[in-house]
Amino acid sequence: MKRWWLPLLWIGAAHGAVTRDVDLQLAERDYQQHCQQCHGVNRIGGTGPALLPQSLSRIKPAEVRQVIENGRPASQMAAFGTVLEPARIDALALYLQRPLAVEPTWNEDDIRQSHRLLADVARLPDTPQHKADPLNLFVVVEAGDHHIDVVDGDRFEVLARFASHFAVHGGPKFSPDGRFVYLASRDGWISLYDLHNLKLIAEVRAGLNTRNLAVSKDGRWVLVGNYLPGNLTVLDARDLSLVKTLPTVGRDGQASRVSAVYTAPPRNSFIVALKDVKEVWELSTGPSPDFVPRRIETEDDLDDFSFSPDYRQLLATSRKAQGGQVIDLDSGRVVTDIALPGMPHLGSGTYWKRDGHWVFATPNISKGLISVIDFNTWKVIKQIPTLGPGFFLRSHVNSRYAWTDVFFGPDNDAIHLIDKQTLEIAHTLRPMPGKTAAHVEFTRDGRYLLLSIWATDGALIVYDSNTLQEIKRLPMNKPSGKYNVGNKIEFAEGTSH
Ligand code: DHE
Repeated sequence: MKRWWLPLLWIGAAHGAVTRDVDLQLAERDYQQHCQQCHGVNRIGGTGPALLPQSLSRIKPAEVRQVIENGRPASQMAAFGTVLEPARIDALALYLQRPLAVEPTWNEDDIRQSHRLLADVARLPDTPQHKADPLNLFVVVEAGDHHIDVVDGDRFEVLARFASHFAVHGGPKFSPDGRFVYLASRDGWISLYDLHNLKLIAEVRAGLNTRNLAVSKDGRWVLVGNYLPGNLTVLDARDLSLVKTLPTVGRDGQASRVSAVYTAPPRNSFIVALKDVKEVWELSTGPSPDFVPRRIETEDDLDDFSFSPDYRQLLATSRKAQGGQVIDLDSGRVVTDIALPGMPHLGSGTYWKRDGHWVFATPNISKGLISVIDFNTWKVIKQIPTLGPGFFLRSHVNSRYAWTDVFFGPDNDAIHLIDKQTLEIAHTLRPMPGKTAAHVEFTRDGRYLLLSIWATDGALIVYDSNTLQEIKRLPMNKPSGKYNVGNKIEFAEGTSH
């Protein structure tokens, strides 16, 4: 917060409050002259990323300024430190954080016009054109320089690497046979990539600021959830052509952003979390779906959520419940509230069997603890203290441990291994001291796992999941999430869905 005000104060002190508007007008002209060619007339993005407040909210203002001044290495972003005086860079950085006078639109015509077919699938071989096991491939997001790696999950070698759109976020999703992967960038670009032929097939911009995507159980439809505009975009999974958009408006007429979309395979449906209205939507994906939502009214705004293993209940964070709230998806009723301290990150939670019962464990992004909940009684059976708040939690049916990070704070280089039966921390690893370690994904058989060292000079580290020995280290630029094809298409226990 303090840093946000620094440029304001600086400009205010140097030029007085009245001239601040003048600086912003000048900044707008500087934008048109130096930036709009790549970042778009309305800052909605072009060859460069969108520069809207929604797009920049996760980047510190000081970093925005720094990028304008020094450019971004290994990208087309040039340095403007020698072109613009420091005060004009300050003003430009401030201008970019301001909302546009008129909120930008992105309608069905815009979506259609953005659609690009890059290869003709009908002419490509339908068997893998590489020697790796297609169901044991990993798709790795290299966030540092916006690339995707396809990694052979037996030899731990990079088979292919390609540039992604700016800031791919959330889990890529796969076609049911594992041949195709779908990626969503925060700027709304959806990409379709063929893992048999290691080729990009199609791209489309489904929104201006996107949360994530889901692929239907039968692999026919892709659903994209957007913040800007607040809506859902349905795409044909074969080529990403537009099927329709659905404005997300509550029963009371209030427009809402979409927090996230998920596939619920046993229900043959998509589940949609809405950010600004007290509703959860279910869209059937059975034969000839009409994509008319079934509205489940909720007692609170529900944002981050997870499902029970049979997808009959959803477990969501709720301010009202001061923790989590369990909702039965058939009746739409609240089953129970679960008091959980801090900010549980339920979407990153995972479940496993303990003494024959399903338990669910969730990390917490504001407190150093993992909460473990019994799925039968919905009671918290253990709060496991950790070295600091964490983001992700992962396991595999063949792993004795659930692996979780300490994403925030001085111990962010630590990884805890929680014994799934005793619910105690059995080991704490520091794979690269001083560098953030986070997010693991297991091979299909659970014998090995890949862990990210989340740094510019980071790495993907391969561990033997039983001996905990390091097997290999692949240097990478801020690898974030990684996803095993087999685990993902089987919706395997221990991984994210
Ligand atoms: Fe994520 C998944 C929401 C910030 C990295 N994140 C998700 C999903 C949601 C979500 C709803 C599930 C989507 C899916 O799998 O389809 N994330 C949010 C937020 O609301 C939050 C807190 C703030 C925001 O502005 O979006 C947020 N997320 C982050 C980050 O800062 C992270 C660490 C870095 C980044 O890339 O932005 C981050 N989120 C991830 C990753 C996943 C993810 C790596 C996939 C996890 C998985 O294993 O499936």
